[in-house]
Amino acid sequence: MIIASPIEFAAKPHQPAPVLPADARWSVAAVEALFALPFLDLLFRAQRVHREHFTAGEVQRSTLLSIKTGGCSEDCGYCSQAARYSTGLERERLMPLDEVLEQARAARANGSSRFCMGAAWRSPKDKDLDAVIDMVREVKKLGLETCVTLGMLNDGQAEKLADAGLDYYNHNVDTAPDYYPEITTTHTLQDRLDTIDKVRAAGIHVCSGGIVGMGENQTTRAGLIAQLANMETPPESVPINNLVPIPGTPLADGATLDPFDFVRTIAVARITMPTSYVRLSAGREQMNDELQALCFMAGANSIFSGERLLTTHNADAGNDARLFERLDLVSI
Ligand code: SAM
Ligand code: DTB
Ligand code: SF4
Repeated sequence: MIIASPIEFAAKPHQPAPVLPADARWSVAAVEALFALPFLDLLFRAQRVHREHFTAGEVQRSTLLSIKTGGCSEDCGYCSQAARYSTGLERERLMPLDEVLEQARAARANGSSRFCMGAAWRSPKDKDLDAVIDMVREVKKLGLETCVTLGMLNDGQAEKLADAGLDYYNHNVDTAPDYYPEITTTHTLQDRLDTIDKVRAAGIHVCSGGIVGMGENQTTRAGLIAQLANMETPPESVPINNLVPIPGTPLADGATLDPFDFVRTIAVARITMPTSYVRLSAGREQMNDELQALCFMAGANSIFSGERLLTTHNADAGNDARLFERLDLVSI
């Protein structure tokens, strides 16, 4: 099957993603057609695109730290940190700078090149933002790239983060536009897109992706990917999360996704966003080495390493070291 596709750009990794010309748009139908390719054809095509833009086998590693946990006002149906769900999570106040730096040093010692700090806020108060800005400055001094995910930003906040030297801001679109209201009702997708625009305008790299395994269908997954790929400048980093079901949340007991559909989502992200880092994100703990190998074959080239994601368990360091050795992967 021949799939009409926008031009696949020959930009080098670490360079800003190119601005897409207006005709380089992915229709949801064209993205769905990629999903519908025979699995091996899809994987082959994704790996070919991957090798045109990246060095095969190189995987960027980031470590996450929850700097302010729980008690969030929002109702995102997947989230352990929404105050309204009884998830058993203990709320924690904003972490002091010295503790953050201790964790950042440990992440550096474990081979991560980026440190990502997450806070369960709808949006940060200016006083809290000032504290996070100190964290960004100090973590950068350790030689790590910095990323924060703090919720929606008000005017001026992205500029303050940019002045502090922040490298990446994570703010996911999470799912397709028509499915978003099924997942979250306390803010809109447009609110999130506005924040992404502010981050982009301030000159900070955008990290934006979504979650699969939330009861959506393949068309919804195509809608998620099309939305990201069609951004005027696609995100430099695209996390693809497999839902980690959290008891007490509305999405705790849904049907699980066919793992090959997870791999397909990675492959379609790689083909439609050829110069972006595609991150094999939440859900690795539930995946064996063989499934993760397929994700790398499909074009994933970054992961979260470290024992924890934000509030849930990730992969043990020993397991990841063994995985990298078994697959001849190199950390960057
Ligand atoms: N409050 C901020 C926000 O909403 O952007 C930052 C934290 S939020 C936890 C960051 C992202 O983690 C979410 O957008 C979602 O994509 C992902 N995430 C959260 N809980 C998850 C879960 N249980 N399973 C998979 N991904 C999850
Ligand atoms: C992203 O897309 N995934 C990360 C990061 N960005 C902040 C968070 C995953 C959270 C998984 C559930 C938890 O540990 O609470
Ligand atoms: Fe969780 Fe972020 Fe939604 Fe709050 S805004 S409930 S922290 S995903």
